[in-house]
Amino acid sequence: MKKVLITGSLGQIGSELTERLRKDLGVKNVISTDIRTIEGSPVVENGQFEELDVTNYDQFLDIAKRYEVDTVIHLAALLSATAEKRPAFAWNLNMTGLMNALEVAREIGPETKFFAPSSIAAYGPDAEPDNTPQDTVMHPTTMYGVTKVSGELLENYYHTKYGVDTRSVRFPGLISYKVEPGGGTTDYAVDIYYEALKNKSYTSFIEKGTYMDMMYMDDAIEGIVKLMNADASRLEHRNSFNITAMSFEPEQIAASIRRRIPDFKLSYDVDPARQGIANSWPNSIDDSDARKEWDFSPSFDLDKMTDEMLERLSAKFK
Ligand code: AKB
Repeated sequence: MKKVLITGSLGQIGSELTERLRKDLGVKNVISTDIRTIEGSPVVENGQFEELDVTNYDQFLDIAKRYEVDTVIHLAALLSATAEKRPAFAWNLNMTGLMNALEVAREIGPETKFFAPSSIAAYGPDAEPDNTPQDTVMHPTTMYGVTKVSGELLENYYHTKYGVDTRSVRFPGLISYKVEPGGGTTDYAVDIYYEALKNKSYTSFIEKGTYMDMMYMDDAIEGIVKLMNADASRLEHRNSFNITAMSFEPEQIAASIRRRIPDFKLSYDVDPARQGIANSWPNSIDDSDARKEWDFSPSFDLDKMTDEMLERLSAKFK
């Protein structure tokens, strides 16, 4: 991984990955792209940035060739709740975008390194809900999940057929303070920290007792970097590794917040659409293969993440 093209760079993961890779590889070796420009964003202002619509293959290939990249990190995608509202659009963006990214990787060099995330959404309601194994039935019932499981298969295909060095993880809900996520089912676990600081209360659209896997963004970024630098000979799996840092339900994150804001109140106004999506996902996944094959080891648990989120957000609001 020497010169990297990142798609979806202005998103929740992309903005933090851009910052990290600029530090690791040098500003000249990171080409951040997104469908739009946001004036004033550090991603746009502090390094190389190009507008790119990932469904436009020619534009995608032109940027990859012009900068002579050896790695493609493809993050542009629609998340679960939005994808459920606009399934045809989601299929086109998530699958045409991924297919173009893989074709660009194949075209620029046979051993191009490639990363595109999958998600806990790749599982469906018939998978074991607790400690869901890495390798088991995958019958997602959401459009987002359908694109994720199809994406995993496509990435394996490009690896075995063309030798593209594809690697991937199934991300849980990601929690961060720099850029807010948009259109996900796990977003409640980010919103809750904003509202705790602003109003000392939060109304959750996810029902009490609903467990989902989660992870603090620092661990997610570290995970991507570690997997991309992992020795290929150790990887028995590729697309895609389960990774998780914690599994909790709304009452538990509320209790964690109350350690710092004792009068914090949690109430519920459940959104049937997003609750239905959450119900179709695992409660907790087994990530022992990632730990064994490339030493994945997250460092944030729920309380440590809560402390960090509340501290960072209070500084941001000042
Ligand atoms: C979502 O909620 O859609 C995402 C995910 C778990 O992939 N955060």
